[in-house]
Amino acid sequence: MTYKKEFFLSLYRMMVMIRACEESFVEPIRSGEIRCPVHLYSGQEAIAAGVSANLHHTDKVFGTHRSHGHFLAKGGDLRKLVAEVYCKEGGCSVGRGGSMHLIDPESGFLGSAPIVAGTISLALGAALADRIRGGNTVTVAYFGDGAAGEGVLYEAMNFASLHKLPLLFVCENNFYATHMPIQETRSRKSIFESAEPFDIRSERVDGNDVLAVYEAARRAVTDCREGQGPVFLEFTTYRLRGHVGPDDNIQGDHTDIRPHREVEEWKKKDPIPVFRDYLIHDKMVSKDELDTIDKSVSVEVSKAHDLALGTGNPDPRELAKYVFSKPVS
Ligand SMILES: Cc1ncc(C[n+]2csc(CCOP(=O)(O)OP(=O)(O)O)c2C)c(N)n1
Repeated sequence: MTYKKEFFLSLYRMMVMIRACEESFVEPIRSGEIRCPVHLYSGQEAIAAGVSANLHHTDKVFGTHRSHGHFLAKGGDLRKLVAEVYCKEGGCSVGRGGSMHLIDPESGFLGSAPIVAGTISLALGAALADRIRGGNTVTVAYFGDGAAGEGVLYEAMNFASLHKLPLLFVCENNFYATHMPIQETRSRKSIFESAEPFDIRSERVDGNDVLAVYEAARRAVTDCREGQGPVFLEFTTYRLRGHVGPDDNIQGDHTDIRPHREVEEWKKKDPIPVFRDYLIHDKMVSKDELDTIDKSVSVEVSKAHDLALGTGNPDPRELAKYVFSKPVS
């Protein structure tokens, strides 16, 4: 497939935006300015960027505990994300949620939650609602390899397949569930084959290759939109930071048990420099153009921090203000 230069630049910009945002949280986490647990998405950017590049504004996305990238790629506001991670009133969840409870109905990001596999059934419900209403939207459920061990995934696959729901299951296989390597939890390493008994078309794709992600998601979204869904995509990838916090613990105590050599090997497959080299090497884009994007993103991210820090915390007396919706009269 041939792509326009603008398309390449938008994919690149989104990945750089997600990375810059994630890395900007490192120091405030270490200094204690950010108090909530933060699961950084660094290393997995190609997946959110490549999947969402196929989605319409009206399509819906459900995330996980590691969802900053999913939120931004779906069109969520960077400033509201940063403010939420600081638990400020100006955040996307009015400062009540923190990093793991993001929501932005405006952009179609319908929620993230720390309960592993917890949002899969919510995504199923959204896809079913769309079917009942006769709509034409696609819903994406993101989850990790650890979530593939939860029974709800299999119930959701069965129901979605039975009703041919427009639901895209996106498994981000980064080979670890907290500190547990996948080979210690699954008898079969490939997760995508789990969809076969449910008659769901499934694929395993290199999740660090943004164009491969884009292509696989394009086929999947088309199937869903044409009423042939659901589809299951397993993207292999690796997180470049700890499970939670920069160094695997909230305030920075290093507890990462992953072999140093393995981490170093995956750094060579970092999706951003790989894509950058590809663009420069094929002379589609100049280094200067990419540097300009890097700089403008960095300014945007630092402005988002300034803005967040300049705003107030929620009033503790209003803690429960948004727990219940207003009664319908
Ligand atoms: C139902 C449930 N069980 C256990 C936990 C504790 N927990 C938090 S994150 C996590 C690992 C998740 O791994 P994975 O789904 O692969 O996502 P990743 O962190 O690798 O992105 C676990 C077990 C939880 N939050 N919810």
